[in-house]
Amino acid sequence: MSLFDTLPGIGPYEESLGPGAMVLRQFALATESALLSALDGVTAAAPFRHMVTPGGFRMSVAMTNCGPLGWVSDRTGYRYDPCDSATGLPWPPMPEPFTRLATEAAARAGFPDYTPDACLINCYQPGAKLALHQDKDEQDFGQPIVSVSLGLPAVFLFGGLKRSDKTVRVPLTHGDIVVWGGPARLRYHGVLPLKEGHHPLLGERRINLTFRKAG
Ligand code: MD3
Ligand code: FE
Repeated sequence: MSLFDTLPGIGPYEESLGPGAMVLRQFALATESALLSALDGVTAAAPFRHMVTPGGFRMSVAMTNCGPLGWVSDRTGYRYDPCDSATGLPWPPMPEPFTRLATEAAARAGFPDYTPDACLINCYQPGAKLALHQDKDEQDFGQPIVSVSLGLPAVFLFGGLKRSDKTVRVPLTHGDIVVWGGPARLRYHGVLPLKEGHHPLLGERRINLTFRKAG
């Protein structure tokens, strides 16, 4: 027992990114093998695909989902959908190690009653990026978002509540988790183009698990 065990947001592996946003460095490392085997099961049933934006652009990040709701984009817009249009079937169930990790991370960051119903899985290959955006397709902005980084490192851009606000760069590496809630929930964010590299478990890829309470 140390002083850090009693103070959320303070400690050698925890960093505050400002009110409502906390990085839990290496929090996912202890369960990486369970996460990666569960990930293989999900992507066998619902393979990664490049979605199209409402404007008609192919996203550089490949995506899939698990859990009761999946985030999708097509020419008609962005939405949460219970089914995968590629198969017509429900998205694969959220694997238990995913749900447990997201719930534990949220609790550690001060959100004790978190039950995600959506997990968007993003796959980045070198050059893939995510432009600055807000996550606002969910019903209840009182619920946090938990993001788990696996594989190659990335630079995360963290902005403010306006697109034009200045951004800070946050390096995220294998096993890092970020919890975004409260006053940070609607801050703009993005991911810089992924650099080339090789990760011993994931190869030339970065995988991000984004847990949300969408419905
Ligand atoms: C900051 N994905 O899929 S979630 C996304 O690395 C997305 O692939 C990121 O942004 C990725 O929409 C990781 C990071 C995130 C999510 C919600 C936020 C950051 C946030 C809400 C407010 C502020
Ligand atoms: Fe986002």
